[in-house]
Amino acid sequence: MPKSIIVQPETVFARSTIQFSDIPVNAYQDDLAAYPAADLLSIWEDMCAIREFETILNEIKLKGTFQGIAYQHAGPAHLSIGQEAAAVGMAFALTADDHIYGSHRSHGEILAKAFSAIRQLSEARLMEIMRSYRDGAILGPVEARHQGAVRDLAFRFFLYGAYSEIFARETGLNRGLGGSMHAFFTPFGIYPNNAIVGGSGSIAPGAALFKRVNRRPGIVVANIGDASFGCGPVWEGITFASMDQYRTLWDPSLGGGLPILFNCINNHYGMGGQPCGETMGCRFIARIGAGVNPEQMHAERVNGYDPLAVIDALRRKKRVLLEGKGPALLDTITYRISGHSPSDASSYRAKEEIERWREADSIQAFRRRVSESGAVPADLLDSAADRMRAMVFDMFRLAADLEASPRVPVDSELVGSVMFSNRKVGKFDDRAPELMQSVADNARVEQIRGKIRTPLHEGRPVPKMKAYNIRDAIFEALVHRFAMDPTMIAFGEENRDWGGAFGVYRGLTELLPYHRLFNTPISEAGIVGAAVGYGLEGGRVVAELMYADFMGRAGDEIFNQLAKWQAMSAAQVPMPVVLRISVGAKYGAQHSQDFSALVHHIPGLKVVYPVTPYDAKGMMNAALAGTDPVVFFESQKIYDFGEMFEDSGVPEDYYEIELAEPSIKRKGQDLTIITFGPALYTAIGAADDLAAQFGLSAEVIDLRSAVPLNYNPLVDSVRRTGKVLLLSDAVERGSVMQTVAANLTQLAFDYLDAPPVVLGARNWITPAAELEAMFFPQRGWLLDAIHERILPLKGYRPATNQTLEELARRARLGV
Ligand SMILES: Cc1ncc(C[n+]2csc(CCOP(=O)(O)OP(=O)(O)O)c2C)c(N)n1
Ligand SMILES: [Mg+2]
Repeated sequence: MPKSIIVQPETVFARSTIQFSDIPVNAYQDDLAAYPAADLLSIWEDMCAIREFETILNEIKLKGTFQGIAYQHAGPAHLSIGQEAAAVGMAFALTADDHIYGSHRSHGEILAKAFSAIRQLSEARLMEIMRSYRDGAILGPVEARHQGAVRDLAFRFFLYGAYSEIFARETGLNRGLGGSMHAFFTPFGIYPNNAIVGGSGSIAPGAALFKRVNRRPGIVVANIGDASFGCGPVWEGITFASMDQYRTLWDPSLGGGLPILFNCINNHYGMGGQPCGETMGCRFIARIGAGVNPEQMHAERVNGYDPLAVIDALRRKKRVLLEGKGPALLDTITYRISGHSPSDASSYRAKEEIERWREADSIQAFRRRVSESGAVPADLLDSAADRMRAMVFDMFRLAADLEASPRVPVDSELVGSVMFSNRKVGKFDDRAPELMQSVADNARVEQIRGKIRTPLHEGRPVPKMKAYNIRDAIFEALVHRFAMDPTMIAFGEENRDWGGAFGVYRGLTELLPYHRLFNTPISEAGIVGAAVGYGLEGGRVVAELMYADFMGRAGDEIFNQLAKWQAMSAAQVPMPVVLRISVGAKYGAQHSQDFSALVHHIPGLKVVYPVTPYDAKGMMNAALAGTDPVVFFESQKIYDFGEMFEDSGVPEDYYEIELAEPSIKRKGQDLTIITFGPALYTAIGAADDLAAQFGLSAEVIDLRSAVPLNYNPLVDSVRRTGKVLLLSDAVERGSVMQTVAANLTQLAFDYLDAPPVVLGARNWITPAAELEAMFFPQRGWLLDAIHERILPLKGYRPATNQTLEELARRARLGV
């Protein structure tokens, strides 16, 4: 059922001009009188508390002591002294249902958001949050020293949790595993800050997507710096967030455009570079909105030195977003009086400039304005500030105290215990999954029903057209979970009408509404970033990268985001994301490389590569039942292969294959061949040759999963055979198989007749289809290598050079 957005030549060739509207700059008109004194006081208190919080950090970084408390803080402290009004104004306009994502410089934003949530939530809810969060680990030390009002306790709780987090204490918001640049606390709507500049720009759209798809209240704010607007992933996030389809193709009851505000915290500097006047050309970040969509992202520039101007802008943007007219962009002008970090000597800016901004300091300006207007007397403001400062100092003192606020011991396995959550979650929500037809009525499901799921049919090999293949297997697993988990969605390039880049999704267009399966822009960083944001919010998602070669385009999102948030949150958030990555062939150097080694190297990702229908279904089922990020490789060479190993065929019913388990595909006793990826079929061919020509029986084991990996079946086999060859289509240098070989050497050293031999593709670019036989390991290479390096084969004459001398020669040349 193709969508009906028809492109008409006469329309697109008609003469016209493209119109832009004016972009407001500092449009706010003073409305101080509209605020009750209590609100003005709370804005003041919050700004003062943030200033004090960071002043203390600055002092201990520079001097190692603050008011008699000595403390050496080894880690980073990117301070936002000067930016408090922007943070407090932003948070004042939000509720706990609104989620913020931040940057390396977000202490002020997380404190402001917490204070705002604490002022809004009921006392009962606050107590519930504080008591239940990590079983009261943060509350305990605070409560022991403070008996007072709940809200007061909650302020202390958060200040203490934040300081403890920055100081890497067990009592930190994230058990000290996040730290200054990655602290967060989801019960108050505070989602990850991000040490990768612009990191939140591609993730936050996924959070907004989660709100739309799952009809959740609130908006999402990505607080990112002015220099981050030079980052590709930020532009990709904006592109992802501004797709027309939310309003043209999706069910209107979902609410329209993504409820996301890109809030540029514009302090005029990167570290030393200046986006305006030096490193970018837009002059006004707000201008960027004009290029994005006809609404120009409702962009405007706002005075971030005035908290009331920020509140006014935030409220208006929030209204627009809740009306489904997102995304929005704010260019919030502020200034970082502090250095980029405490060691920064500010060599890149004039002292006079810093002085001018210090004179204009938002906190002092607010004090003058509020007291002179008579709204709140100066002495009341001053005593409130004193009270806040004392509270902040108290919590600093408590967090700095190693006895009250211990670190985990260095011999602790804490980090290892949170790298993966290893949970099983059937569904992340109880509502009925939205489907457009019953699964049984789906044409593809019907077609698969007629396919043959066994290796043989009536004693004969099954013809390709009739065989239940790997595409069908993945499809079946996906459909199962789509029909069970209402939060589950899938997206990527050409995912919908095209049927997925390689036809795996054919038939899903009829089954799933747009918001559960959709096409994205060609924005790999945007795709993976959005999947990360969706997963962080607690939704299940399958994202597709068309070719492994495109992983570089989503490098940060895969390596630093998808992989790391579970551990950096100390297991507070899940990451139920399956990243399907297809490995190409026949398309040359930039479309045919198996990059499994890259993700295998990154802690925090599960990495699997099933190559049979039985394995593909069972492993996709397991990936879709879990809560960890799984990079699920698929090979384009073999999508239409039927089952060749499971005699009883691929079950129609649901089953899971544990992701750590290798699979013995053929039993043997003379030699072990271990494969990863479609090289399994090459190995089977070689095993046939060994049997036919030399009477040798090779045991062939498919690794299936690189991470996690149970070595026991491999070691058992090698102990029996004493000989092992490892094979994959990835280039040999640094491949998954090199790691497996190194570990097997140690695990089975005493049983080995010869060192393990690793065969992979040559350390070259992948050449043209016609030349691939010189690049990917061929079945003859296995016999050549076995003959040269493991077991001389009687009368055998190798056709290729697989000797150790050749290995050393190639290494010397770097090829
Ligand atoms: C991808 C990436 N590149 C470079 C850095 C190093 N770095 C940290 S902060 C920063 C400047 C960021 O400027 P901006 O986005 O305006 O935020 P601000 O520091 O002004 O708050 C740089 C270059 C990084 N952390 N991540
Ligand atoms: Mg900046």
